[in-house]
Amino acid sequence: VADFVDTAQLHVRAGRGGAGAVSFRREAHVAKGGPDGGDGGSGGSVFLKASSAQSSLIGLRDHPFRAAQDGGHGRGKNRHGAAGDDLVVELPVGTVVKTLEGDFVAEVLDPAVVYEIARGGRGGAGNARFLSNRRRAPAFGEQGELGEEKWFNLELKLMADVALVGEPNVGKSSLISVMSRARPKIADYPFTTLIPHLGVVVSPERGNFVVADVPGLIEGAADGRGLGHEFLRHIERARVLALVCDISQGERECLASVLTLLGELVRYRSELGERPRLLVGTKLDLCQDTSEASERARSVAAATECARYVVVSNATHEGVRECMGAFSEYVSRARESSSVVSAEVVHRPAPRFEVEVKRISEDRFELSGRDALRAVSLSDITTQDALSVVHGRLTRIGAIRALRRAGAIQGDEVMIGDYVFVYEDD
Ligand SMILES: Nc1nc2c(ncn2[C@@H]2O[C@H](COP(=O)(O)OP(=O)(O)OP(=O)(O)O)[C@@H](O)[C@H]2O)c(=O)[nH]1
Ligand SMILES: [Mg+2]
Repeated sequence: VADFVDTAQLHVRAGRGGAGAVSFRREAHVAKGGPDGGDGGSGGSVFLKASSAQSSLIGLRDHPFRAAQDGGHGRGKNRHGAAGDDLVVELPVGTVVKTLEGDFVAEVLDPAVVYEIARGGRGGAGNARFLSNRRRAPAFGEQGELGEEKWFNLELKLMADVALVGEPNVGKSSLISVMSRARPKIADYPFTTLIPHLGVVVSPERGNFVVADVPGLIEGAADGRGLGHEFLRHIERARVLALVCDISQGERECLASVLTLLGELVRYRSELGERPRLLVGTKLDLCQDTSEASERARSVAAATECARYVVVSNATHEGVRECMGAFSEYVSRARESSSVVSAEVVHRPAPRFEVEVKRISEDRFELSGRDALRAVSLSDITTQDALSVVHGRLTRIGAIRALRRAGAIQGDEVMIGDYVFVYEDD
């Protein structure tokens, strides 16, 4: 039996941090007061979490680009920029998230667990932060840091919300093909469908849900008759069972057919008897009297404890809309009752300084990585003041030590972003 896998790619961009402001206080009698440039706000981060309201990744295929909000810039009078809003991307329960290189990132299962996958950029410090005894009038602020930006591969092993269970030839494949874009083979002979097919039913009001069209079930299936019970595991995972029968038959035949289905399901797994179930009577267009057919469905549903019944024609599409409505209603209910509520947990990748040293030639090195770039991200690094700030930062993140270890000596060139510095032995 084939495994149904839904895949999509996701591109996320966390918000950029706002720039720190360069500003000096204006006072009535002072030409130039102290620095009062506020800090930039941090950019929003991007998180992933499971949501039982989602059932497929098709939404992401249409909109793969998701971004959190940028932080606001700092302003004068020590006004700080606002932090950008985070973005939470909701994925169907069971989605496996990997990098494009195939490294495992997360499997979202519990709606209370949130995964940080792209960190927002830190806001830049305003010039007020750079005031010190030696530096009375810092004329530089710090730029905001870029947010992380990444691609991910997503993979979801589809689980059906509704399984269409019925004897061969009753119109299960026909029904899924009028409700979704699934196109299983349809033909007027039993066992046309040999493997389960899944279709995503698009329901803007209640959220999409997945319907499984499984091969026809006959008496003895639980013992391996017909196509056996290989595919019954797809039914096992469905939240709602739709028992499908040909309602153009007499009431006795319909009832016998549904009782057979129920008997086989329960024999396979007794819990299936407790699963919410609906009755779908097909081939309504072949009935002389539709209200009589409806009455037949009502009484079969009552006798077999189906929560609801609908009658449809896959030929004229009569009743199909109502059938989809009934499915989505019961799927929503089942999702609500199964959603666990526990305390929220946030997973963040362990923070560490990101500095990389690469020797480009005999006397040239390149420093890269988020923290190295941040160390030089001042609005103006041409002043001695600013350079000493840069040096202090490079020391703190271990960049100077890393350069020494990599063999840098007095006079070597060190490239960081767009800048070139000269390495000096302290
Ligand atoms: N008139 C009419 N014919 C239908 C309707 N639904 C299905 N059929 C026909 O019934 C036959 C069987 O339909 P399928 O959808 O292949 O039935 P199935 O339940 O998937 O059958 P298996 O895959 O063999 O279990 C086809 O000839 C369909 O065209 C309906 O509502 N009205
Ligand atoms: Mg079929």
